[in-house]
Amino acid sequence: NALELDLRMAIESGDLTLAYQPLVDAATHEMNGVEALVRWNRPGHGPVSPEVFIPIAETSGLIESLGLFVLRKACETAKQWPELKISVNVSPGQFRNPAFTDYVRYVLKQTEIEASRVTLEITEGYMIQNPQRTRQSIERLKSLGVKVALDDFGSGFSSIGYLRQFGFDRIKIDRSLVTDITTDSRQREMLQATVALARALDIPVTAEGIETEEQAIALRLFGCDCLQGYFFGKPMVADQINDLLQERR
Ligand code: G
Ligand code: G
Ligand code: MN
Ligand code: NA
Repeated sequence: NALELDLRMAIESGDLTLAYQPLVDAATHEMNGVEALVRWNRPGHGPVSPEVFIPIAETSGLIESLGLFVLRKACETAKQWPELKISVNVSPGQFRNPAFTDYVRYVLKQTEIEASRVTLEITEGYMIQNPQRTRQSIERLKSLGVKVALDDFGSGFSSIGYLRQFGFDRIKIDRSLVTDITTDSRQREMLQATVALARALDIPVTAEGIETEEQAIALRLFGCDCLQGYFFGKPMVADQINDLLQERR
């Protein structure tokens, strides 16, 4: 179909871009990393959300080249920000590919970025179906020196069982769990219990979707060491990240 064709062309001609959203230290609110988020401005139509075109890329066999583009671009760009870590989203279709570890290794080598600065964010969907293979894939990725984070935790059928066995370096708590913590005590308790669980397993926790100072204060108190959300910064172009870094240098 037309959307798929346009997407194919966008990948081939490099018409996809990346936005970068600040990740901040929960105690100091200093930016210590960014998450890369892919953007597509479809000619004649305007912006299309990755929530729409990533699934299309998955079913049409485009996810590998799209994923490769995003990872390479993010690592290349992050090389100019030695003080920042870089997080990159990995879709189930990429993660499932047996060659995924090889292409991560290839990009690390090609871009010469320090592997320990790179975090791959994986959503939970696929893991439940294939726990054994998931564990192996995560181990292989970690042996490259990159970090692996569980993204969107609490948004789906998260099971505490695999939190430990999969060896995640970090958990990112989904913004749906964060939204109402300052107005709804039940939500607050669920959030606190979730963070406490991760901390009991010694896994550091990032909270997403922080939009107010009140939320930021509460989340730090509850034990999150890293925060992300519009309160600190929306996804922005690389030049704006440069400006933020300039201001504090
Ligand atoms: O940035 P935004 O709110 O538009 O992202 C919407 C969704 O798309 C989020 O779930 C986000 O994780 C996902 N997403 C954004 N960029 C990428 C990417 O480069 N790769 C993958 N697989 N998912 C992405
Ligand atoms: O699934 P993932 O966590 O990768 O999704 C990141 C998405 O969340 C991005 O598309 C980004 O635009 C969005 N996002 C980031 N911070 C906030 C926030 O504070 N509020 C809302 N509503 N969305 C956010
Ligand atoms: Mn993410
Ligand atoms: Na998320």
